[in-house]
Amino acid sequence: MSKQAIKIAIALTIILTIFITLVAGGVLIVINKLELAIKTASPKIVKIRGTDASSSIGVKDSIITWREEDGYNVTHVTTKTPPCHRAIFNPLMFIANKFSSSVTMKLKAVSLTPSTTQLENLTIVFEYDGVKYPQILVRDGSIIQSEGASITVAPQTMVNVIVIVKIGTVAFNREVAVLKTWLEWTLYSISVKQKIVWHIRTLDQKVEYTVFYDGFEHGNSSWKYRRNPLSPGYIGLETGGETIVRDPCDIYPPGYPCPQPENITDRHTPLRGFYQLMIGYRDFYHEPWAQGDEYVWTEVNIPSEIDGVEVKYVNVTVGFRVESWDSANYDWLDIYVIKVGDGGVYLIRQYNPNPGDDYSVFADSGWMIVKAIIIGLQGSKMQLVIHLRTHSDPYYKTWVYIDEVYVKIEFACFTTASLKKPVGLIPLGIKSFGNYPTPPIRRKKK
Ligand SMILES: [Ca+2]
Ligand SMILES: [Ca+2]
Repeated sequence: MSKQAIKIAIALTIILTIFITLVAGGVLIVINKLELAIKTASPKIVKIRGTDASSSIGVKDSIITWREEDGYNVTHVTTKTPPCHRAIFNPLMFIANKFSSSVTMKLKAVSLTPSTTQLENLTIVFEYDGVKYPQILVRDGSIIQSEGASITVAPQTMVNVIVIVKIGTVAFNREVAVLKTWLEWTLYSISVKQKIVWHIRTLDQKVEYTVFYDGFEHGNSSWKYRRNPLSPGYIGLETGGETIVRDPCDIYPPGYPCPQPENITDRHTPLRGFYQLMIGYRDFYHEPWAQGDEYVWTEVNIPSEIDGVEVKYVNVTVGFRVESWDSANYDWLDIYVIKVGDGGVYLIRQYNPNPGDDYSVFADSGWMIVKAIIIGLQGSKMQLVIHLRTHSDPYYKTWVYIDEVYVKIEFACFTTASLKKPVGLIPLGIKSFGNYPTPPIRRKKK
């Protein structure tokens, strides 16, 4: 063969090799017919969307696509999870061996960009025949395990691809990092690489999941109550409307200031809908002589995770309205949450629209909404307690309306804004209902 002919033959070989490589999606040099057959066969290692690739309530999602890039059939996997929450996809994807022979396979990391510490955890695990084989581990932006053990996959069986993601404090709808990997599989000693690119993103937007809601439109069966046994106040549902409420001066002893005014018109429109909860002494002539503790509470089970995403922040929201001729040192409202068997947290404490000792002039708080983001409740039972305390004399009526009660799981970060700062559970000193200090002796106002 002439030198020219050799050059042409070499050139043809190179062109053919490049061509076959492009067609096969592999990278090794083709050396025989069997290898050519394996690499140019219609895909026999197939990626299929997993049974846990998304959440029905939207707390996580993933997208799997394929496209041709530089001659390679590249799989792109996008995960979407809430920031500040650990999320598990189990499995996100199946890798099926459609050959009629066993194939060995493993995943190998190539690069992570950017190597941001906001990617606190990315774990890719192959599960086959009930055994888990961790493939790639990323912690705080560093690849600490770049490949897994090779596993042998029998013909016509599938590998479960389990993915765990934890993102730090990142805004919604952002790409946090991209991990490029090779899926390396071998059949008859012939190895092929398939590129899989993992796009780690935050959810498109904040997701809330309501575990409890009551607007009192359909009865109040989920609520329990305990009235002051000595002289119970009113606890029950109330519709909207107008009520003339009287607190006449002629029952007051000398020295006690008269209620101002003695009659008021209470326009008791619910915060929403037609019904609300009412607690207290609006329609009673007197308040009780004995100090009164009226309790209404409900219990809510808080899951530890929802669709594989951890539960961290519980948003408890309560609409309330207090009307009173009395003041905060004598008649007051508490709203608090107890983790059963543990501590609790106040949403509002010792509230009356008249502060301190400023009783006798009627005040109406109007509808107010109190909200707390509470940590530490996951996997437990919580009680939401509403407590109206009245002083041990019959003077200066107080009553309370409650509406639009929510317990929601928040899939977002709560770290900076002070209003949103999560409130931890602290001991309330409440061992049982009614264990309150004696209120002060009413001082006669000048
Ligand atoms: Ca309502
Ligand atoms: Ca009172």
